[in-house]
Amino acid sequence: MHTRVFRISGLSIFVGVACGPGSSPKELGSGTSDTPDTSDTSDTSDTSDTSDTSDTSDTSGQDSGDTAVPPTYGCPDDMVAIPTDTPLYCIDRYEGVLSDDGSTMTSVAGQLPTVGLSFDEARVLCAATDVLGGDGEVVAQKRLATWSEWLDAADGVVGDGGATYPAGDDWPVRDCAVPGEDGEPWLTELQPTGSFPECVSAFGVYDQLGNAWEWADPEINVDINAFVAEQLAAGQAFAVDEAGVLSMTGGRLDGLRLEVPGLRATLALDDDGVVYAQDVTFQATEPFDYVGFVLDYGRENDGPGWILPVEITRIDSVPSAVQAPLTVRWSEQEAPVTAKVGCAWYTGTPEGCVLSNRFVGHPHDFQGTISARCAADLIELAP
Ligand SMILES: [Ca+2]
Ligand SMILES: [Ca+2]
Repeated sequence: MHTRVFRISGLSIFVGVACGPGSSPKELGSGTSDTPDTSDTSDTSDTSDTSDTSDTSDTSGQDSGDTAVPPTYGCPDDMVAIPTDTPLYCIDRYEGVLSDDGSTMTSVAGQLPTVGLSFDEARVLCAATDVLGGDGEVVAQKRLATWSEWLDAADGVVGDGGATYPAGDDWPVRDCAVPGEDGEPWLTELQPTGSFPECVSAFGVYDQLGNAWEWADPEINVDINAFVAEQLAAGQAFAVDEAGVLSMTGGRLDGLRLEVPGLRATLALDDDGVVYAQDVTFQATEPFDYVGFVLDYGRENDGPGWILPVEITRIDSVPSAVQAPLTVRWSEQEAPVTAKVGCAWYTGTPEGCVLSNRFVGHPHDFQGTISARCAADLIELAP
């Protein structure tokens, strides 16, 4: 049923942390207003320069003797064809930058990528962004890149396999906007898109390692019943009542991880078998909703059976507590699951930032220092 398993080694470095300097819980709400000065949105008009689209567009035409010239398919200039020779889809060449009016995303060099986007906002913005044909006409709309699209664009191999980092298997110490080998940042701020000419994938996509985190769409929706069923099949007997109380009557908790932005804690059982959070540290200094997930990375796949949306109740006004109630969020049933990928200028290590890592602990409405990269279907190119 779910056959694809993703490597997750090193992911633990992200557990329970917020998204970085701009995303501590107290700063939530600054949101998209914290956008860089993108005074020159005319950059998107670069698509009129079609001088090199033919490089990647010739997917057909082997029978050149036919009288009818078959259409060729490729990508607009602000996007990259994946793979190069026989394109299947297009992806933005650069991290996303919000347009001046804030209604669409652009893919341009030399601009600060927009962060502070929720996953929901990223999907809306990409879907509102036009794909322009060779004559500048609108031919389609973009979408937020799926997880598999993003990964293949970065690792240089469609499907299984590919490079560890965009330019190969060696950690690009100063060739991408990532910390050094020891995880210590050497940059002091977000960099303009495309600032690192060596930080490019085999297909020609920039900054997929480091600089801004990026949302990608794992194409999974929450299904609490599927979680219960798949856990039961694996020997963990959970029950979730209508109020969201999670209890366990058999199995072990130690394979599960609690990932809630703004909070550090582990899972434990009380005498009645009710699951709660223990050794809790609440990191927010102002009112904050501690919502996230219980995740079973041992069963990670393309389905929802390893993902349970939860909320931790803050039980006092001090920043830490020995234990706190955990509630399953039925309100999130069928809500989209997110993926945060690529690490950032301020965080990451060689082990923790391999391209095949994805971090799914953020709710879809969480706003942190995360940008987005759009994708699109191929477009028909003029002969
Ligand atoms: Ca791949
Ligand atoms: Ca990036």
